[in-house]
Amino acid sequence: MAIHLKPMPVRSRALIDWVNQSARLTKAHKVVWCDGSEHERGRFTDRAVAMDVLLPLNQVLRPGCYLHRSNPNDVARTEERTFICAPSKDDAGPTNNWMAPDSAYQQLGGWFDGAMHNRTMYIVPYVLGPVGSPFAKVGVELTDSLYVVLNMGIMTRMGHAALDLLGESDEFSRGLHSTLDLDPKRRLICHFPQDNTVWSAGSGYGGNALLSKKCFALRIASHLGRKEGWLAEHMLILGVQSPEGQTTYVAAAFPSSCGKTNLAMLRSPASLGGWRIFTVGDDIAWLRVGADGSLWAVNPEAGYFGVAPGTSEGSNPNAIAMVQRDTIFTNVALTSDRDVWWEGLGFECPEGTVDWQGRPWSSSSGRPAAHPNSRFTAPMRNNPAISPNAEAPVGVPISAIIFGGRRASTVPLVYESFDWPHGVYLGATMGSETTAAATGTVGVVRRDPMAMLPFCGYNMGDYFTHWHMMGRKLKRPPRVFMVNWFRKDRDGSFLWPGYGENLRVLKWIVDRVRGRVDARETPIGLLPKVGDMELSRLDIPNDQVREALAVKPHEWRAELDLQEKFFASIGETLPPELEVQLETVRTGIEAGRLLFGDDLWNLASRTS
Ligand code: GTP
Ligand code: SPV
Ligand code: MN
Repeated sequence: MAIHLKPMPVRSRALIDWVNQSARLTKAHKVVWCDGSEHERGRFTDRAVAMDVLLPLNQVLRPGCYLHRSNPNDVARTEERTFICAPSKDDAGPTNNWMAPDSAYQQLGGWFDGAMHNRTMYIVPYVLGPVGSPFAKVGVELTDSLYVVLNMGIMTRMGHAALDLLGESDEFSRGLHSTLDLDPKRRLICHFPQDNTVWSAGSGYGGNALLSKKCFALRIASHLGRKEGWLAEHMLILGVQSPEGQTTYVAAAFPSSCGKTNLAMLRSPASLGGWRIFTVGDDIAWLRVGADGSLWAVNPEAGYFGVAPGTSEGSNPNAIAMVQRDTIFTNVALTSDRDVWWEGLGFECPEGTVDWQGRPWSSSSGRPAAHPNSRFTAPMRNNPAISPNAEAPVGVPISAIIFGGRRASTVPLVYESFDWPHGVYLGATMGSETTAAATGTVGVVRRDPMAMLPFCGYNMGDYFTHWHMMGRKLKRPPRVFMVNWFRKDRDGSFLWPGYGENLRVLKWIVDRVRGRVDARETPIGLLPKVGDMELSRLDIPNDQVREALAVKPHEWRAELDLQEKFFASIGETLPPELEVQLETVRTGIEAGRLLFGDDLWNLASRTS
């Protein structure tokens, strides 16, 4: 029988029973309840260092910072090994992998049997959402990974707070996680929405293992949101403050590794000094209709698990300041003075640096020093741009929703939808090039509706219907926009400088929301008039901005064909409304082509 170290009162019978049952299944050598205190964190960190799970970084340069190197076969989410184990395949829908619940429990149960016989099982109770918020939910993760425990301590409100909130209730998300032996053949991430349960085996990395994040706050929560009438989305939340001091809140859904953390923490370039961005969240938003008929959002998380490569003093100075202390780095390079380095940090790699696997590295090695999906885990309180409302129990009212993918062509820098149903269509048809955040080929355009393709815990067609229903409940729906920071010219260079300069696009969005500018109507949506965008002291010619904003019918013909194919793949749960939207755009594009040739720049009105 396992030894239970229980430093605090646990009043939920259901929690105690489930812990005992899981300890019996895994034959855990020892069971440790995590209280979430600083003292405990210190002990766990020392233990992780002793076990080589963490390498201490230079404590003068980076106090409280550590490096973790994951197994080279375990460096990103594995979508092909992620399953929604709902009672029927139709509940999971055509975009999810499905396994029957019984066989998933059986297969994983076999793997978990005895998996912790010589390991400690940590019990990690956590709260998602600000404590005291009506949005807040309790989860508990049982894990044999100290790295997971230490990350959960940053990413969530862990320990006492969760047990207090839970009280005697049996209502909490149950996550059982074991790294097993990190054999990719014994790696599965299985979700049982009907049981509020996730079983994850064989991986220690990010979204596969920090079960609070993609597994609960998105896949399980999206299922709960559908039942209870709210939304769990892969969205950042930020406040844009105008020079007059007026703040407008927006939520933005970009696929993994497509710029959420960067936009959420944006520091104004000197040329736009009067404007400021405040971060509420960088990855996940829970959204509800408030009594006032607006959409209100909270960030369920308490920290950021951000992409390291590309983060520099120039691109994201707030992130650079944030990771100066209390940060766990995963799979970045290590310099000879025990500091971190990655591609795009903004300066040459110092001599004597070893790569993310600890091998000697130089710029002629022909491989990256940091893994392309290397990450930092940092507490949100370290973010210099944190919003004063980041912990507001009611959340913040959302005036605009922004969708955005990584598209080398076709999709303009920014445009606005005509109304909510058209906005749902924009989100539903979003495409994006795949990135290193998931295993598999990088750079292939795939449909990623609302940036939720890998994270929607139920049938995608039903999800679209849920978005339509939410719109009907909103008396003051947010405006919906599409952005694309990643459009390229013929030579393959980005047309738009991105990063801090994206504030210029946010400013146009705020101006639209506040009714300060009008727009050009095109078949795909409402585009900015170049004169309405703040382009002063921008380092690129206006023609390049026009190119970034162009609507090219031949590109849209191909795009609409891809959208149609995607809709066909959804099958009968697809709301017919979406097909009507698509046909309206197609008619407009074809008519515009006849009238104006291949450049719709001058197209004045929407043809339908
Ligand atoms: P996840 O944490 O995986 O959900 O990613 P994310 O959406 O938060 O993306 P993040 O902000 O971490 O950016 C991912 C990559 O895109 C980084 O390498 C950034 O440097 C790069 N990136 C972010 N914003 C821009 C931009 O405006 N332009 C360009 N060209 N690259 C950008
Ligand atoms: C993503 O892939 O969207 C992430 C990183 O935010 S992970 O936690 O691995 O899901
Ligand atoms: Mn993400």
